[in-house]
Amino acid sequence: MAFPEGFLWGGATAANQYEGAYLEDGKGLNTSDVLTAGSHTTPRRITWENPQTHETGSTGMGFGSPMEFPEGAVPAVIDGEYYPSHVATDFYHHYAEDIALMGEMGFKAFRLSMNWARIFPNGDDAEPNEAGLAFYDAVFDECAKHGIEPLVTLSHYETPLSLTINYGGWKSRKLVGFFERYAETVFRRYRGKVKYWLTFNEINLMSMAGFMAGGVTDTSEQARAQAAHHQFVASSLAVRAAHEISPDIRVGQMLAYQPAYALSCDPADQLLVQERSHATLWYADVQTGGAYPEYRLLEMKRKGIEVSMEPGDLELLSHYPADFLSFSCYGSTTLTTHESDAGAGNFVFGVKNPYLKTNAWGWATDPACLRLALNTLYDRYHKPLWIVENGIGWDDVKEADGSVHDSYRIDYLRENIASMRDAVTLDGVELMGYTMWGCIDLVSAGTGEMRKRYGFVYVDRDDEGQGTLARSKKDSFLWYKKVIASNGEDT
Ligand code: BGP
Repeated sequence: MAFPEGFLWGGATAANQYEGAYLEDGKGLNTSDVLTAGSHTTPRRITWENPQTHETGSTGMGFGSPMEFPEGAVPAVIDGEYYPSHVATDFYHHYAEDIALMGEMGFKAFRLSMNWARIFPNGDDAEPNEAGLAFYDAVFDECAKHGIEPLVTLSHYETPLSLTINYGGWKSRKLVGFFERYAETVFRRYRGKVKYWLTFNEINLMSMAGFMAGGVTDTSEQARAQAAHHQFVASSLAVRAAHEISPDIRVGQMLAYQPAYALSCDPADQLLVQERSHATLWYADVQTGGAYPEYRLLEMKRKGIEVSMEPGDLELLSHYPADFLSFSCYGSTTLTTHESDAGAGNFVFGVKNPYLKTNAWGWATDPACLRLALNTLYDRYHKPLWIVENGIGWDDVKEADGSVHDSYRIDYLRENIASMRDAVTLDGVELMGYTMWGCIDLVSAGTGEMRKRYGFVYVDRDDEGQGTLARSKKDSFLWYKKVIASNGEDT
């Protein structure tokens, strides 16, 4: 038997990309609710309004499309714009049907995020919104019916927007307390229903896109380092609270991890790989390893970054690190000092690797990198790992009879699962589970598009917001069912 018994096969989603119902039942706005749609060539934008003059406009959200708000402007939903998160693929009204489909595939785990602004509409409210809590009760009850273990991300690009407007997002220490209250509220409420939690999705995105990662509109490195520190402290407080509330709860870190290769054997390229790896791994060194690594402290010193800390912060980080390390990995990146690597305006940078195929969005398919990622992370932290995102975005074609022949997705997943199997059986990596990204079609985070689909289930919705939202099974649906039924043997 390759994969351990109880291996958590399943799929992953995020509220802002999947739930819709953006103002229903008392939900407040979150940062994703003010992001427009883009494409693989046009970046998404943040819309703003000046509350005094009522002037409106938009700005970039990082990643080479600079974020600049005019004096007095705040992020806001403005008339006449299309926001993909507002309806998304409407999990809010389809949850029973969707979870039944997951159950039919045999899912053991379903990763979803909780929309913080559904529970605390402004983020700093004294009391939670009961309707929001009740929605997730219904979702978790449905999961239980199908024997599916929820894995819940507390914050997946969903900082309540008023925390950005009133406090500057995670740059402010205040958010630590608001998050702790939120985490404690949901840990207590769902005790016995939810065992696995993640704090911040892709926490290292703070280095590239502070608005998405933490509702931060200040683009300075100083602000983002401070925001990251606040998230680390908040994570440790969540771990502490969870363990006090129930010894069964496990709270993990979530890291975006993309193994990097040097394009050439020029040592300068190799050093660049190390530099970029450090830029990612220091986040896990702190949150999972429990301490700021020396190379990061020196880097901050060189750059004149001074993170303000409260007494006891460093002890807290070392006493309450994450229980496990989860990560997203879609492919690798290839680096060189000899060419510019600005990327395609998405989450991916690097140059073309001549040995790898890419999808329409320039993401390189590289099954071997999953084994490399698992080994690197396990060697470094010796903590259980969980691949919580992997998959391939594709502009799927739905045939007249409703079928979708996504053999490219099956091929991608088959090879990735084989690589993951090698890491477990040949290298001894302790792996808890695998949740394929976007198991039911949802909105792309990077581009805001619908056409960049990942799912086993097709959702009838297009980039103009048209479609019935009806669900239909792709060919990969039955294939994945077979994979799960055989615990990864029959691919
Ligand atoms: C990760 C995010 C997800 C998801 C995925 C795919 O970075 O955690 O939210 O969207 O990438 O990216 P995209 O949607 O841009 O294709």
